[in-house]
Amino acid sequence: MLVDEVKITLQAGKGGDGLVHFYTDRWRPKGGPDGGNGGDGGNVYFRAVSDISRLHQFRHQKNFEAQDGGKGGPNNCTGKNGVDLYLDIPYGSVISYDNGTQVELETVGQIILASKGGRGGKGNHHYRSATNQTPKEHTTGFSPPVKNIHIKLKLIADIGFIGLPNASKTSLLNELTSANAQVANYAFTTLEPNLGVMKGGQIIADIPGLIEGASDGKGLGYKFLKHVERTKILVHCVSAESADPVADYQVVRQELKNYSSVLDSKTEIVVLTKSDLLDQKDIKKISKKIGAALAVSIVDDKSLKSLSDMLSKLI
Ligand SMILES: Nc1nc2c(ncn2[C@@H]2O[C@H](COP(=O)(O)OP(=O)(O)OP(=O)(O)O)[C@@H](O)[C@H]2O)c(=O)[nH]1
Ligand SMILES: [Mg+2]
Repeated sequence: MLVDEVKITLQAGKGGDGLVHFYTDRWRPKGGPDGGNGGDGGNVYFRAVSDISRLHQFRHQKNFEAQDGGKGGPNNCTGKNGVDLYLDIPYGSVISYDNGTQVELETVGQIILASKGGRGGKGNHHYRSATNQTPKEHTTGFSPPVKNIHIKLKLIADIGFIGLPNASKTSLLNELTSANAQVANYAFTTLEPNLGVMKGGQIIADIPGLIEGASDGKGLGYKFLKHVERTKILVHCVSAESADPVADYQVVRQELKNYSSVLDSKTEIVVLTKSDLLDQKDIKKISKKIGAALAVSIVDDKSLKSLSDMLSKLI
């Protein structure tokens, strides 16, 4: 199951404490103050990766800590800085902090600082002066607050495959990309979005079938409409097998409209699927009625190539 929403807590490293220490040796029993500063605590970063299943790692482990800074040492040695912690999450993740700020990871490799480590405290060497040659002052390292983080994944696909259940969406995804998603002759075979990458690098998202009332939460589609909201184009699959392809087309259009104006106004390519099931004359007639740009069938390689070429040109 694709995990697309998690809540976690982050604790950046605490700064190391400054040290109070006086140098002594056989010849200088009263050497000066030489307590060093503490090291800084480690930062916590988010790093964007292309693996969309990466939020899975947060299903059980929810609390993450970067390393604390080391304590200051004698001889004015600064403590070690804490090791930074990098958490890999899929690009397309929207990170919300408890103060309401939101940041989005938009490209693979992007790194953002999620929680800054605490500064190390000052050792007594720092406080020495002409008037205070034996300072005992020091400060403790700063302890950064725990941050509550909410991460939500919005898939960034170029192309969204939508349509009623059983409309060949997943079958076409499998044909056009190296995806190997489950296909079956019943409604709601697809329960979670499938992603596939075309030869040219374009990413296709295939979401569960939409039904009437999807925009009100009926069926499975609603939860996933947000995933296709940001695709560049929609491929609306209408099955030639249906008794009324025009009605099928309109049901889905209505749901897009009810869901959001963004989806309603997105560029759409209508594809009449399973074209092998009807004769050419009927295919032409239905295609005209629903404004289909193409009729395709998974057993007709030529039609698949036409679809692939059309999508590659558009993206
Ligand atoms: N004859 C024929 N059957 C097809 C074609 N494409 C898909 N099918 C069959 O139609 C059924 C549904 O295909 P899927 O790809 O699972 O459809 P879907 O739109 O992803 O369905 P949901 O995931 O339930 O929304 C399967 O039994 C496929 O084998 C086609 O081009 N021709
Ligand atoms: Mg499917």
